[in-house]
Amino acid sequence: MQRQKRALAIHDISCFGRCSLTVALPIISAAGIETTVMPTAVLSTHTGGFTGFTYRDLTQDILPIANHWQELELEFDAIYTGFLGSFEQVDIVAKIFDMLKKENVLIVVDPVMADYGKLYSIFPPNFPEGMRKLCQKADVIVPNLTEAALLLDAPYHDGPHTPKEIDDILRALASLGPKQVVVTGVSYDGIHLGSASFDVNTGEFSYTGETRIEPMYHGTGDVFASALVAALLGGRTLAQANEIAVRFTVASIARTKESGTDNRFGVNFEAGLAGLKDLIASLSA
Ligand code: PXL
Repeated sequence: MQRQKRALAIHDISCFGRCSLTVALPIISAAGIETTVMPTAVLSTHTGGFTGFTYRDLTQDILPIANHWQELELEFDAIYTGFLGSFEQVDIVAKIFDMLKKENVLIVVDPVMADYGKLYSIFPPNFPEGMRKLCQKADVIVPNLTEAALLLDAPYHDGPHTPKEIDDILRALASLGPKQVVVTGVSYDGIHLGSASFDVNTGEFSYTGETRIEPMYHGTGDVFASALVAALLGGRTLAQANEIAVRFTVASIARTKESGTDNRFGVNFEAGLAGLKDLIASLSA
């Protein structure tokens, strides 16, 4: 039996709405990976389309939790960060990377902060600078196109894009430091939607897209990035992990569309969990 891998997921808990930790924990666990959690904040719901949500900032708890783990000499195969609860948490999470980063720890940063050309209103205007610093410390980053533009301080347009535009964005993001870059929400023809990847180590570019399903569903970025982390820890290449994550996410969206669920309530990824290990294994390394 292979040694079981252990991931650390650093995100908020949105109690309702299927995003962040309530998505990362089941998806990564379903792939057979032990998943430790670091909650950055607790909200009654995510912030997309809901009003009146509660918000408890856990900034003060993060370092004491990490210090305790250090005393226990806990080690992780991957650290995967997403939605951070405050600007201050950027430096704290960077410190955690330094504390817990041993050889062969994969640092995956999803710089959750924006969508559809706009920074989320709960974040201050300098938040992208903080996320850029965190991305510079990462091995893998998973921005959407809006987040990519903010990280690069470049103009945003919502597409369709040319392959050259996307390749240039991927290369520019890689020049920030991460050796593997994935950009989500990419369409080359306005009909298909998917994500593009670039692996600096192999020079390989990839794209997987499927027919776009309307409307947009909340939490899909977290479903995608969680499946990507699971596939990378399963030994898949970046291009394979990208394909697996697109397939897993689009199947979740299709089920949700079919059942007519409110698009704020997240997607039905649960029905895909039992097949995730097989999906990851079906693309051989
Ligand atoms: O899905 C990203 C996400 C995570 N956590 C919270 C959010 C969002 C996106 O809006 O609001 C609290």
